[in-house]
This record gives sequence, C-alpha cells and structure tokens, in this order.
Amino acid sequence: MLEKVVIANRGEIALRILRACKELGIKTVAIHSKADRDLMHVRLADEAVCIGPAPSPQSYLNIPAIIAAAEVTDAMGIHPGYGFLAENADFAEQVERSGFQFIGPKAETIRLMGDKVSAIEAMKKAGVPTVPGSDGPLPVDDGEAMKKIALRIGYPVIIKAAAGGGGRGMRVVHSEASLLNSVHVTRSEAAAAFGDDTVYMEKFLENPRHVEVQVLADGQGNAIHLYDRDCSMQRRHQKVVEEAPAPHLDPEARAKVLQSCVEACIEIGYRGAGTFEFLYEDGGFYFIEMNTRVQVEHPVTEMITGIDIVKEQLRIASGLPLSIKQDDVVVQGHAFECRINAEDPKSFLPSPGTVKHFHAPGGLGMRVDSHLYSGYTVPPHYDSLIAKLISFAEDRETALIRMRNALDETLIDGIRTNIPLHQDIVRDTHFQKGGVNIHYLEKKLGL
Ligand code: MV4
Repeated sequence: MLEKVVIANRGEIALRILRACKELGIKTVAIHSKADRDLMHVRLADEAVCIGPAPSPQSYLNIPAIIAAAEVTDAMGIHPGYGFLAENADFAEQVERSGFQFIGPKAETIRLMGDKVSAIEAMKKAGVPTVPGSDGPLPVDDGEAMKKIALRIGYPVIIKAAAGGGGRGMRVVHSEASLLNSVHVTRSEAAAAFGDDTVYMEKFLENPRHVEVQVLADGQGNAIHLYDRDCSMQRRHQKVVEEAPAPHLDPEARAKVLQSCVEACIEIGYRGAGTFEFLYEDGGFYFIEMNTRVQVEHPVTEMITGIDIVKEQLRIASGLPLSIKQDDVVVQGHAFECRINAEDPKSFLPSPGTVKHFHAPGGLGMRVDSHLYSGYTVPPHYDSLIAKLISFAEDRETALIRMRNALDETLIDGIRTNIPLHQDIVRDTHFQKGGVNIHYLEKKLGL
C-alpha cells in the first residue's frame, strides 16, 4: 500500500481524499496556496506544504512545486482530485518520471481520452455505441468532402474541437448554407483556445439526457462498472443536481452499454476510476467523452453501491487488484446530490466571503461532503463549490424528500448560495417524475 500521499487539490475533494487515506492508514500531505492555509484538510493532514500564491497557475497548477513538495515530504503517490491537473497527461508523466505514483490512469490513457477524436475511435473499436459522425478529423480545405460527410450524417450536425470537451469549442450547424463558415470559426477558436485546430463532426442530438457510467479498473485485466448517473440538470455546462441510478432507462440498452464500458476498459488497459459520458435519447446511448478522474458527483454512486471510489483509487494505485467482482456490485436504493455553490441564486455571480455561521443538515440517509465551518472564509480565487448534499433512500421519492428537508435545514450565513435554486428544483414536478433532458434547467430559468 502507498504509505504517504500528496493531496494535490483543495476544498471538499481534498478533504474527501484525506478521509479515504486515513481509513487506509495512508499518511497525508496537504499542499495549499497562501489563500488556503485555513482549509479544513490542511488542519487534518499529517503534513502541510505551502506551494505558492493564491492564483492557481502559481499553486495548484504549478507542476514543479507540487513534485518538489512530494520530494521534500518523501511521499509515494500524488492524488490530483478533479479539475486543476487531474487530466493533464504531461503532469501524470512527470509525476511518474520523478518516481511517484500518479493516482489515476497511465499518462498515455489520459492523452488518448483528452483527444476526443482518438477517444471516440478507441471506444467505437471496443464496441461502445457512439454518435453517428465523421469518424475522424474533418478534412482541411475540402468543402465538398465536408458537405458530403454532413449530408451522410444528416442535419443538424455539431462541429467539435478534438482538444475541447466539457462544452468548450462546439458549434451546431442546421443547414449546408452555414456549414463551411461554422467549421472555419470552430477551427480558429480551437487553435486559439487549445493550440490544436483539429475538429470533427457529429449528428446533433436535439433533446438528449446526460447519462454517465462509472467504472473501476486495476490495469491488471480486471474491470467493473458501478452503474449509471443522470447529470442532465445543468446550466452552462455546470452540473447542478445529479442522481444515481439514472431513472427510466431502457433496461436492455442499459445492460448492453454497461457491459460495453467494462469491455472497453479491458481493451484499452484502463487503470483507476473513470467515467464514460453518454447522450441518451429515444432509448439509445451515444458515447461522447471519457473522464479519467474522480468526479464531483461520485458520491451518488458510492451511496447506491456501498463502494468507496476514492479508496479503490488508492488501492489500485498501490498495485492491488480490484477487491470487488462485478457480481458483488448490487444497486440498492437511490441517491441525489445537490451542488451548493457560493454564488448569487439569481445572477449566478460568485459570492466569496466569510461564513459567519454554518449548520449542516443531518438525519438518516443524509451525507454532506464539505470543507465548510463557521468562520471559514471562501476565497475568491477558485471554483465556488462549497458543499455537496447527498441524500439516499430505498426509493427515489424518499431520497428526494430527504433532500428537500436537508436543503430547508441548511444554514450558511454571511455569503450568498444557490440553495434557493435547489429548493426550487427539488419541488419541480417534471424533475420529480425523473428523466428531464439537458435543456430543462436553462429553459426553466428562462435563458
Ligand atoms: C453534443 C450534444 C448534442 N449532440 N453532441 C456538451 C458538453 C460536451 N461534453 C458535449 N456536449 C454536447 N454534445 C451531440 N452530438 C449536446 C451537448 C450538450 C450537453 C451535453 C451534456 C450535458 C449538457 C449539455 C449542454 C449542452 C449541450
């Protein structure tokens, strides 16, 4: 087992990783910026190293400073959490070249999945269902070839940057008249944003849900899935509420897609925790991207399976084979997660500042993943996620009632939060029925 791990992140996920390390008897090193000395996990870690000033490029994205912190503390592994360097293949490579274990997939896997064209190609080859598309990069300066591809796929189509993902660098095209210009503009934006102007084309699905599959693989030939989550309740590509399992899926299509994800993991030699992202429309699954990190919404999967995903990541990185077989994974009940952000509930503008008073909800089936405490000051430099409320119950209806009660119990004084938005969502009749699509929240908010 890894004896000492550097937690290369902040906030709730740093605390989440610290808790998993403690359960496994792993010593912890908190690395933090000058703005983050008062973080909860910094206080609880065995050692703490300040790696730079508040702006993340000089701290949480500062690769040499993070590796130096691992060296001076004699750590064995580095857990990147989510965001920051979690899906940076160069970081993973430098970590391993410096003699540390990167707690995640091999650098080459991160690179494969970072390029959406190669990710889709690998998944298609492994039998994962993909969106009808160009099956590779669009040709450069061959308008006729591009028009032919679009006609074969059928309008509307979507042009995406190969180096994009998570909603960055995409453009919908409704007819041939705007095709070439749209490709040109997407290409220029991709070159400026990512330094890579490779673009590809897919059929644009108009009203899909966002359904994702959680996997675990040990890189030793063993892989399992932990079922699915629905993350359709989003605004501007920021997820707001997630749930597991995804409600009202076609049972046969679901069983098939889950199995295809496991087979793909084995085929590509995947190691660690991962997420296959799908669009789900009219009973069909269409792969769009793979995330090679632990995700913000992993707790809903933990609640319905009883499996600690972060502990599994640490075990896998220690070279241990998977401790669970597929048949041991049983879904029980239903879970929701509400992402509580320090932001204005109407304008969505960040609302950093000092939390004068914090009261967390509780009771049966309620989990709170948060680094908040009364007197804590939310710094303005980072993501505004301050807490995740996770409710769990035998059935979806009860889990939703528990979430409603929890939101009403929560007190966060001194800063504004999006709790009022969540209180509205959990009382929404369409959401209560389950299965709303990715456009639902933005339409509800009148955007
Ligand atoms: C799509 C799509 C419709 N058709 N691809 C946005 C984020 C990135 N991960 C992929 N995205 C989309 N790809 C095809 N072929 C619609 C979206 C999309 C979306 C996807 C998931 C969650 C929220 C979304 C919001 C807007 C658009």
